[in-house]
Formats: sequence, structure tokens, C-alpha cells
Amino acid sequence: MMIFDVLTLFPGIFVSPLQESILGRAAKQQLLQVRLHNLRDWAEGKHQVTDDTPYGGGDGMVMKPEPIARAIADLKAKMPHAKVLLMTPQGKPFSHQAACELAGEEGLIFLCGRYEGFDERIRQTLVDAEYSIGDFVLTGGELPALVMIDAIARFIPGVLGCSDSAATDSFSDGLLEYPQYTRPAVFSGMAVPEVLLSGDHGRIARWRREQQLRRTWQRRPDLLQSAKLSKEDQQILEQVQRESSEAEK
Ligand code: 4GY
Repeated sequence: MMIFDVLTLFPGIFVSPLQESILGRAAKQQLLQVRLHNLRDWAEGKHQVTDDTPYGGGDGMVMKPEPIARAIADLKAKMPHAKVLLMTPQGKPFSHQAACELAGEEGLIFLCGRYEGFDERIRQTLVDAEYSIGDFVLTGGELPALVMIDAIARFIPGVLGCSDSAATDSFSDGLLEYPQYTRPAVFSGMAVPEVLLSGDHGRIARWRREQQLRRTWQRRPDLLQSAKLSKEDQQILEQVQRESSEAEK
């Protein structure tokens, strides 16, 4: 069973997202366990203070290093191999590939920041990797930790039904998903593409692949740089690119 330890000042943020749906079921089936820890439990004094003013002045507060260091030491004593992850816009972009790799770990410790961030010495000594979930600033590391736990959990065997596996989903070959349809066959005057009603599985597979290539080219051409493309994919893509340069004229 994969263990996720979370260090946070707001453990309540995690409770319902982890109880619901697929993650809730995975926890019940003992495929994963998320253990929530309040950082304040490692703070000292009557008021259990976890933040302090920044050296050099400036706005806001900085998370004190000592409670975090004690918390990580305690968690690591129980889980010596666990990697410590920190969520920040300054981190390496989190991705499908990072999720897949992290799912191979026995345990992960998510250190969630608040205020203006951490004392730099925490990152230098206690953190194994820093990740960003996107180029925007949130009020804390809790939502990024939830996002990462969700994406990582999909790669734990048994978490997803066998019908959709994380290893075979569209992102694993670096392309966007093809469009999907269900009943009714006509909705608001818009018909489902005829090919999907044809029952011809070969034609359907070729149409879906073309849609994936078309969408990726239109919306995220940057992804095509590292996508895994067969000879046939490349031919389809060249056709799609010719069509779109025709349309420009
Ligand atoms: N974006 N990706 C992000 C973030 C905010 C530490 C408190 C992001 O991962 N984390 O915006 N985090 C945190 C950063 C101090 C605010």
C-alpha cells in the first residue's frame, strides 16, 4: 500500500476530496493511505507559532524552520525511504510522467506551505523535490498536494477500473484525448459523427487517432515535440497540417 503523509496547517482541506469517489474507494480497499498531520503539533509554546517575520523586512510571514524540521524527522523515522515534496510555483512542472514515476515510491511526504513561503534552509536540507502545478499563485500548497495525490493515485494498480488504465490513457503517448459522444444520436441539432455509428472498429480507431493528432496540433502544438508518433501518425499529422495551411490562404 502506498503511503502519502501530508504536513499542513489545514488538514481539513483534504478530508472530503480524499473520501469521495475513486480516491475514497482506493483508501477503503487499502491500495493507498493518506495520513494528515497538523504542523502546529510540532510547534512550541502556548500559542504553537509556526510563522515569523522575514529577515530583511517586507510583507507577510515566513514559515519557521524548526517545527517543519521536527515534523519531517518524525515522519522519516517511520518511513526512511519517503521522499519529501514541496509545492511551489518555483518547482519543476508537475506532469503525467512525474505522476507515473512518483507512483513507484513506497511513501511520499507532502510539505504544504502557507503565508509567503518557507525559510530557504528547509528547501536546502529537507526537501527532495519541488513541483509546480502551473504558472499561478495559490494561497497554500494544499490544493497542489491534492492534485498531485489524485494524479499519482491513478497509477497505483487497482485504483482505476481495468477499462481505463492510466498507462494507456491518451497522455501516456503525449497527445490530447479524442472527442467523445453518448446518446442521443442528435442533440440540439448536432449529430454524432457517422463513423462512430458505423460499427467498423478499424475506421473508428483511425478516426479517433486523427482527432487526437488534429486537436493536439490545434490546441497544444508544443506537445507534438515529444509525442510518440508512428509512421502512420506522422502521415496523418502532415495531412492535417497541409489542410490547416490551405485554410489560411
Ligand atoms: N502554482 N504549484 C503552487 C502554489 C502557493 C508556498 C504558500 C503552484 O504548486 N504550488 O501556488 N503554491 C504556496 C507556495 C507558500 C503559497
